Amino acid sequence: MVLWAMVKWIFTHGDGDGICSGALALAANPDAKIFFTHPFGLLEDLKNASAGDVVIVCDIALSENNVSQILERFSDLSVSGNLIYIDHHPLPEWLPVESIPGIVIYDVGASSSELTYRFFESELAWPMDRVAIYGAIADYMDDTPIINKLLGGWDKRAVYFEVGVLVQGLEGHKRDYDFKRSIVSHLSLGLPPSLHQSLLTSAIESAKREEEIIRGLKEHIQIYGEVAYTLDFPFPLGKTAIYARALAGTRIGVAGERRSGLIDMSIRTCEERIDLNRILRRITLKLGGSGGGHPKAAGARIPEENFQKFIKELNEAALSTG
Ligand SMILES: [Mn+2]
Repeated sequence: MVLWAMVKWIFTHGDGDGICSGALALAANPDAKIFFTHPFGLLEDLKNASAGDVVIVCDIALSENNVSQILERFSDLSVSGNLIYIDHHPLPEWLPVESIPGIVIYDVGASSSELTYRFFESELAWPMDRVAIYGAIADYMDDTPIINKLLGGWDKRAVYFEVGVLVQGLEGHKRDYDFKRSIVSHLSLGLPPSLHQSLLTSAIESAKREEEIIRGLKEHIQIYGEVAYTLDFPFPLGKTAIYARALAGTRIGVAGERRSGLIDMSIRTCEERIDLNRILRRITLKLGGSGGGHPKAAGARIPEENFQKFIKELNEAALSTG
């Protein structure tokens, strides 16, 4: 008989919801390895796992440009071992959820943390429900029946403080995976974010910096029709996109940064009628990139030379949806 060491993997996103999902999955699988990834890196990162492994993927959207290869990989992993896919991002429109191989926990109406909590609930003891609440608030998806019920066990104000520490503390640590891993294991032990000293220190620094930024950002914003955008502004993309839109008074905010010939972007809107996920999946593909996410908060990556075309297309889409 051949014995080999089966490895448990948790592939998760590096944002607040992803970190809380990872912490919940880790609390239920303390021997698992945590690996941070994103929609564009998942395929490559899954190569770390071998046949027979248990692979848990949390909070990673399936992106239009590599979804078929990812599904093939999911299929291989679920035949030889276990593949658990937990997510809440809209799927490519042609892809029915039933066609994703493996154990699939999918719901666009809840955070990935809530879904992870629900899946591993029987293996999670108090106070781990609080981590589901943290992740849900971090992703603005706390108004669900389950999260509201879980909140009944806590003082909302104390929980919001902890989420503030987590979200603000993560700012500026985008690719600092060791720092993020230390937070995942901290949370997986049931400890609150404010007891993680370097996270707390980082949160206070971020709060100070955010205050300076919102007072100085205005002169860095470019406006094209209903799109306000910034390029290489040294502040987290998601927040920059929110403030750019708000300060310019446009329908859409974009914050981009150059990375080896590509522009990585966060895109935000508050308009009910605009579905950024739909728009981005359509326009990025023909500009040689990829994109998608949630209706009001999404991301994209396109070749640098197509950035102006991208902004133009985004403006047209914003105008045509009301
Ligand atoms: Mn999420």
